[in-house]
Amino acid sequence: MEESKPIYVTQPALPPLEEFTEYLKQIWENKILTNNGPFHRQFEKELAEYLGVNYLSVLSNGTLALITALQALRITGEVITTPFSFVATTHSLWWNNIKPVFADIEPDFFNLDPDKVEAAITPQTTAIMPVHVYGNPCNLERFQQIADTYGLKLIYDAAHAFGVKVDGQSLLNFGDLSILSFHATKVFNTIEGGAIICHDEKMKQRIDYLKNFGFAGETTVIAPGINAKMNELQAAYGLLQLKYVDDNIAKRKAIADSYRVQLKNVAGIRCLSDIEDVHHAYSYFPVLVDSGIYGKTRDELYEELKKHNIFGRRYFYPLISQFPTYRGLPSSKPENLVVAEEVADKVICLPIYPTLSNDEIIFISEIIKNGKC
Ligand code: T4K
Repeated sequence: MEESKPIYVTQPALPPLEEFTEYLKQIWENKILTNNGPFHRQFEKELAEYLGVNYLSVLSNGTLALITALQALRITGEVITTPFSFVATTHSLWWNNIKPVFADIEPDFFNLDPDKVEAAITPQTTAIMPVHVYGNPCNLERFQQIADTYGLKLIYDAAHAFGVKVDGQSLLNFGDLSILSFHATKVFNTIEGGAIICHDEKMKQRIDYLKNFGFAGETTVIAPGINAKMNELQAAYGLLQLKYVDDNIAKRKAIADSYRVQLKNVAGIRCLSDIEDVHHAYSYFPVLVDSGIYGKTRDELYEELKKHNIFGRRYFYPLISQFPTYRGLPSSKPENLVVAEEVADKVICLPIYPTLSNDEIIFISEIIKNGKC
């Protein structure tokens, strides 16, 4: 394949413009732009049905969904979380004046290691906040068991896990709350957007108050809420996206399968495999570079790809625990996070999005094969 335009780690899937303009006409007509309008209500309903969850609130982005989820459960003190995630996971604790405590990850799918979480519990711990990294489910049973034993809340950052199912059931139905992100770079996007999934009507009501400044009626404010509402244009866009998401996920699966075939025998390159009984949505395609075997470091491969106009991303390097805001915390010490440090040094996410062609996959794979020393 000829090198031409850049290939980024992702490219958003957009719905057909002519279909969107039909929705825009309705918005222009009724002049309801935000504040729980008709498209917002319809989107929440249809999205909950699609995902197979009972109670869901859409918000303006995933970060505000995390911040609001912590508010909704009145979490204080210390929360045990992963350093191997996007910074927003830990930032949401900081914005709530909660002390993040980092625990190490497990080496297979890079999610929080339940044993390490259990060992990090103190009298100040009030919750656990794991991330389903790259959409691969955490150890759901063990986390629930730890939460029950120690009386802790369990909030899953499921920003990467749109549409993921375990044994036919939505991954979002586990824990006390789960949050989603609908950012442009995600499997399902509303440009910016997010959601909180909960399990009863009262909690949904509380979340809905919190995302609207705490208003529970025209003159009643029940909490210091925030403005995290999704507007009507994005809700309409989201409704339209629902029509195409299954097709997009199927295309992502085909891309993941193709990469796995291409990279199967490249010594020193490890792809993650699918998990039995899990319906994956292929939000990312991470590979691990073992420089001792491959002959080049991850960073050398990253630069090599860039030379060919291919922009993979080192999600998640550096670890959150290495950023200035967090590196002084006792739990940030590298000796506490041995597996996370290693994975952060080896991982690179390859381009994956519905319109990535098979020629492009082969082109990227050839560079990886040829880059081998
Ligand atoms: N929790 C977790 C575990 C998360 O991963 C995230 C977000 C959150 C919470 C917070 O959710 P939000 O508040 O964002 O809803 C991106 C995203 O901004 C972020 O949403 C995402 N995780 C994170 C993993 O990645 P960047 O800075 O790496 O994205 P950016 O702008 O470099 O985009 C990557 C590539 O995608 C670009 O090189 C080109 C392409 N692109 C991007 C955009 C935005 C496009 O082609 N079109 C676009 O509109 O953070």
